[in-house]
Amino acid sequence: MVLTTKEFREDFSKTFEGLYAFDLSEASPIQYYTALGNYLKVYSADNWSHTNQAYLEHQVKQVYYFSMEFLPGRMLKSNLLNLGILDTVRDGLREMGLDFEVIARAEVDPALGNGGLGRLASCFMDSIASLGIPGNGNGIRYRYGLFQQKFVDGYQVELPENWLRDGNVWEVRKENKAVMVRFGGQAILSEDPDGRLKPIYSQTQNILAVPYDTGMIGYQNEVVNNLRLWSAEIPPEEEIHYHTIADREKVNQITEVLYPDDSNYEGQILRLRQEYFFTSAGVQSIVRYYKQMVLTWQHFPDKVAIHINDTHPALCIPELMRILLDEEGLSWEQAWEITQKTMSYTNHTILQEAMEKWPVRMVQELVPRIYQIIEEINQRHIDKKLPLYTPELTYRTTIIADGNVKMAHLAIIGSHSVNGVAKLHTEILMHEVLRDFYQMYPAKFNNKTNGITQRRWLHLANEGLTKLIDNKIGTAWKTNPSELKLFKSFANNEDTLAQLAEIKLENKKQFAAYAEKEMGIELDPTALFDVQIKRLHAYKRQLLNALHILDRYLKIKDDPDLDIQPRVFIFGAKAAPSYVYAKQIIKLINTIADMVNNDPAIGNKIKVVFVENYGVSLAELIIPAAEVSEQISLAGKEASGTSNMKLMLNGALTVATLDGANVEIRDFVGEDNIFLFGLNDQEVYAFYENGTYHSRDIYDSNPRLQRVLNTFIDGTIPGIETEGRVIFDSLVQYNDEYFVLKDFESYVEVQEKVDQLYQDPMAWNQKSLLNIASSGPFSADFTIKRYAEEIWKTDSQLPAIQQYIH
Ligand code: OAK
Repeated sequence: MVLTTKEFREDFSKTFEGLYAFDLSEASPIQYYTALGNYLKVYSADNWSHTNQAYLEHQVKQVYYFSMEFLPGRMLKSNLLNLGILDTVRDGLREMGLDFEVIARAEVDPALGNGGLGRLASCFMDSIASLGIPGNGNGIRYRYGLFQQKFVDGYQVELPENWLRDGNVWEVRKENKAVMVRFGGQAILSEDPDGRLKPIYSQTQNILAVPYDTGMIGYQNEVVNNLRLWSAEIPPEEEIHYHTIADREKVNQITEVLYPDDSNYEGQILRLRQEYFFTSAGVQSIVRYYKQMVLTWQHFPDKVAIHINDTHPALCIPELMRILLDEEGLSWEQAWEITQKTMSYTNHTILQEAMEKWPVRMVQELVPRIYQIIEEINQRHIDKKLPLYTPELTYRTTIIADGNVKMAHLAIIGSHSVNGVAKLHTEILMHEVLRDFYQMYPAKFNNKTNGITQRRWLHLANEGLTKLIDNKIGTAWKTNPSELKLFKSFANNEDTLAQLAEIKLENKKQFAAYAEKEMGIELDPTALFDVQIKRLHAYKRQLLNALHILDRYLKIKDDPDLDIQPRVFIFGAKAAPSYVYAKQIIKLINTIADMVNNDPAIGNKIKVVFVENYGVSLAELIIPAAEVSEQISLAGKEASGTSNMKLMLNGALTVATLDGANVEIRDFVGEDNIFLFGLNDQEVYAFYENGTYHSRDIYDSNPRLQRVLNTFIDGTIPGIETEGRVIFDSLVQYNDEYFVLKDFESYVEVQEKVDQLYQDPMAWNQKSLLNIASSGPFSADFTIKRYAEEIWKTDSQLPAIQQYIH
């Protein structure tokens, strides 16, 4: 069935009138957008219900991706693209005199995640649906998303993100699927008539978990999967117990706000509440669904895979045990076998500060029965492993230690699969961070290098480049991204390279227009656009980037006539509100930006743009305009990175340490087409072991670097006395935890090579093209295929679903 613009206009007008009962010509963009969203929901409703029907009827195995964060970005365009009606709708709206781009921008970008982990979950949702894999997301419907970032005098200020203000057209509230989640009170074990121990609960607090479902539309394949986000409510029958506003608030609070911490753990009870809330609700609803199939419990892992996205949903493990033991009456052994076969876990960080551990007392008080089960898992683990390993090794792997429950240990012991997110990261997990577990369970460990959806990050974000690629190699790459490699055959085609350059320039102009309009900064679009976009974290080393900018600044100040490649340095980064040092770095970079951008001696030779409120939508504007991709974390610290993949896909050249997925980027694109610098992970580990790193020595012996660092404290950069001193001391006095000074020299050296290459546009464009053409392996479709085949054992169900349509 092909939709014509005429049909679209008629149906859209009807939807609009049904919703607003007034003439379409007087509406606001948000009203058009809402009507369009409603129209699309109806348009895709059959596919959604057919997909559900097919899954149930064929009793297929389904995966449930549990994640505390999803960062989907605006959904209008991607839904239209995936439904195959983007052009029709755009044309139809134009015929009605409406501007599609204005309407699309009226959608809020739901920031229900912090960064990499949440965005990955959403890329995965797109790929799972696009491959026809029966898969569901399971998470939290936060009332407030990640804070809105404003800069006031260069400082980050956080404002609440009320993303639901205008409603959310994509979601469907399903109170009929609500479940009850039990907190607190006591759980006393007592024998039932069959002699089994069962908990008797008293004084618990019962919270109603209400799901809101959003269709995850596959790419032109009629599949619509489900993303289920849970919201906490007072159960109607318990209203009577909630007398005060404060009591009621406590319930709403559970799903009120996303914790703004990225790769950082804070042991707040509300966070633990959130974790149990959405895992319990999710697991209960899975069990309820399974029971419709009338199968024995032994078959549960043949029908259900539960994936734990980092440790935040690790309570899935004791929760499934609880249901199988207490509610379904299985023996411990049966329940444990089913649980382990069902669960799999991805680790997303090796940073110690990100490792979740909950005080025993907190877990005991909040979820007493769950704690009992964790204790027994722990005890049985010890009993089983002590005869096989040394006591030291065994006790290093316990779940409960030093008064804490270690969530990673729970996740590893309770899962059949543990994966890292890039080759290097998985190696580090196996041989360093989790080596005890690797010794115990070598078969559990595997790598699944991250991926990104080329639909959002190329097709939608960079239409110019998409058209060029389509013209050169056809459109098959959209469903088989490995086809992108065909683009390599144009690496020596001057015409193609010139077109590529033109597209990049156009994208740069669009970003420049944004910078001018929103920030009042005028950019020269022919300058080199250098981009670092990611959370602000010391290990990601935005500071190294800042040192390089200052080094250039001083050079130009020394010699205002210096012939140097003009560069625009673009940053986008939020810092966790409690991460003081990261916020000081934001202030530093903003102050450098002010100083440099307004110095007539510098002119267009350097511009620094720190965009406010970086998120998915801004990434879609920045990435297509990028020429240099800054991936400069300390080697060994960045698990994978995914902006590195998006930037490569859009033709940026990578300046990188051998960290995370940068290693694989190097392997695919070749050493000649990437700018590598700095220590590698082995060298970093050697420094840790020998204790021979002394940053002060570098400061003392390198006058160029010394001069740069002194600008932090000698008044060169005005108005950063406090921040400048703290940052200076961290680097010089307190031994520079992330080896910024150590890597400075090779970083600036490689940046000079970047400048040199940029002088030869054809050579540059050729490398850019080779990067695009080598990025196919980073498609999330491939990553998901591997998860599905090797971990979840879920098959694509396209024929089963499509039989309902054709
Ligand atoms: C967030 C909270 C806790 C633990 C990890 C994270 C996180 O976002 N990690 C990031 O995950 C991305 C997706 O796997 C990786 O690309 C990043 O390297 C990693 O920092």
